[in-house]
Amino acid sequence: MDQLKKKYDENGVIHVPEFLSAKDVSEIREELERYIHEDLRGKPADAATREADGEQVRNLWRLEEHNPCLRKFAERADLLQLVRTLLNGEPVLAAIETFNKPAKVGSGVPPHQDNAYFCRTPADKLTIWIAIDPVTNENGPVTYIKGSHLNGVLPTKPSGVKGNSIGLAEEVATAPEAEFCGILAPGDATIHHCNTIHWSAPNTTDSPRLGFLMVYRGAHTEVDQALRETYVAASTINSPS
Ligand SMILES: O=C(O)CCC(=O)C(=O)O
Repeated sequence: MDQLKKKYDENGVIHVPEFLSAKDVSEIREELERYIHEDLRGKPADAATREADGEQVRNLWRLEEHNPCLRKFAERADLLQLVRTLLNGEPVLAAIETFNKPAKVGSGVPPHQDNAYFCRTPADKLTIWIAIDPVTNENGPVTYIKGSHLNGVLPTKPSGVKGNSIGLAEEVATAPEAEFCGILAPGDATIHHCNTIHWSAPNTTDSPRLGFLMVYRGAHTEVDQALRETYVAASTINSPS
């Protein structure tokens, strides 16, 4: 735990192999498939973002509200203990969502910092990104810039990307050794700080790349009003989120 905390504080991203068992991974996959086929049509429009083909799911949003069955994965005592340490305070579950990155049509995610969406101060909020499918170099892994969480929220601009409305205003030049690419086996996870810059490429392969995300904030955090105003302006252009 101490080692993970040290790395998280230094790099703003950590790799946790075998975060979930094969059994948990199959249970999540089956429940997501069931939810998409049976429940999603009865949910509000902002429960999902579709890919450009209008068919395939790009993201599922607000699963913590819409799918109580998946919440149990976010409420485990050992997981909450790790999150408590990383967040410097009591964890509050903020979101459960997916980035499905379907085969062939899965779209890219522009470089961004999550706190441009989350708008919390202090920035004690994080995402656990769990691989449900194998994540390879080819099918759109998430790349993170180590240490980029240390410089606050950088200027943003609307990105024009459905599902990721806010990107960084300027390209960030980094040394290749500062990048960490999340090549993951099913059940492996990365955990990133909400100010860590990250992105992913489109998936043009035949292999889907489903990620299951759980987001937590520290109970001690508050809304940062300036960040919130920028977010509201950008998300009005590209609704939802
Ligand atoms: O899964 C992806 O491609 C992007 C994920 C992301 O933006 C996030 O974890 O905040």
